[in-house]
Amino acid sequence: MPHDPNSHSAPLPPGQQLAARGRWPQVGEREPEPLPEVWTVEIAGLVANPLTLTLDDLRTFPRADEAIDIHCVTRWSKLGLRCVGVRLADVLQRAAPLAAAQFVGFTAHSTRRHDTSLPLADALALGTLLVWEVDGRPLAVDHGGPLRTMVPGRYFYKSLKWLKSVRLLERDELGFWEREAGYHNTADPALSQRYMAPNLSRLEVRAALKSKNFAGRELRSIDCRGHELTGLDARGALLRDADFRDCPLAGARFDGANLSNAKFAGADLRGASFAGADVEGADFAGCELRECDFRRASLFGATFRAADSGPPTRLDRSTLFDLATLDALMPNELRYVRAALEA
Ligand SMILES: Nc1nc2c(c(=O)[nH]1)N[C@H]1C(S)=C(S)[C@@H](COP(=O)(O)O)O[C@H]1N2
Ligand SMILES: [Mo]
Repeated sequence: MPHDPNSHSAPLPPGQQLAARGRWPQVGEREPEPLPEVWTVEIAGLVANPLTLTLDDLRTFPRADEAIDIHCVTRWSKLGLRCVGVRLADVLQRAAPLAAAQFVGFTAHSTRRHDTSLPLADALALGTLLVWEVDGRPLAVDHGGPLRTMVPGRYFYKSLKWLKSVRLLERDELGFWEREAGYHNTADPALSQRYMAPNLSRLEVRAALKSKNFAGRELRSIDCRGHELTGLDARGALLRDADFRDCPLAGARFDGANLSNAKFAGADLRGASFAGADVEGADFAGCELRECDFRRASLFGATFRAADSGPPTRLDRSTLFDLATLDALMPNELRYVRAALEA
């Protein structure tokens, strides 16, 4: 099926934005461990017939050629990547899974033994592919070449670069991002399953809000909506997915904090510092951002544009950005921020 990514009719999942045309961000590990001379993939675990397959072996399976949409948890999407490879289902069939196999674990050729997993039934039903060619070119090493998995219908962290082994398991083994970063283990973009449920008690949340001291703490997904947090100290805190909408936060310090996907819409952040913070996917629409410091911040997928109906985002030359980091913004965001800084 010929495919023009810009005429794709499927709506984007909630909270996702299209990456700039022709641009495919690189996320996670930069490169594999030194590549083996002959690339092999092991099919092991609960199978009757364990296999070690070279890339040439894989090419003897029926060829799969499909348009796949990818959705990164940090909110960029690309639609209709033309992926050539083989179906996981076809490869597993030859390995003869045992009845006890309930999960499938994927491990990478990577120095940190990067891995991820899926329920076996989901991996098959979603049409997981082992891919070596994208949009007519051999898959680049940056993107997991010579061989990666592509799992349609799951956030992209379920798609493993530099595939080394596929193991069938009776019990699930949490993958790298799921363990280390609290990423949701189901990861359905249609349901915005980005992070595991927070494990904070209401008492802990109340005490933290009262102290206005989050420095160095792990307060993932904390709900601060509307709370008076002027001068908050949140340096180095882990605040992924935190909700700061409509908070008075003037002068707050978020230096070096992890704020990916945090919500700030409508907050008063005058003079706040985000120096060196990770604000990937964070939402600053309608915020007061004058005199804010975003230098050395990681801005991938962050939103600054005010909603048409909502209050304007206050952003001007007193708001500090490193020009180089602005490149990480989506094109329409970049235009918005540039215009505000130059006004
Ligand atoms: N081996 C390996 N695979 C990985 C990762 C990683 O760090 N190492 N990161 C995951 C994440 S979070 C994403 S969004 C995609 C990024 O793939 P890309 O760099 O080709 O865009 O790979 C996934 N697979
Ligand atoms: Mo990701």
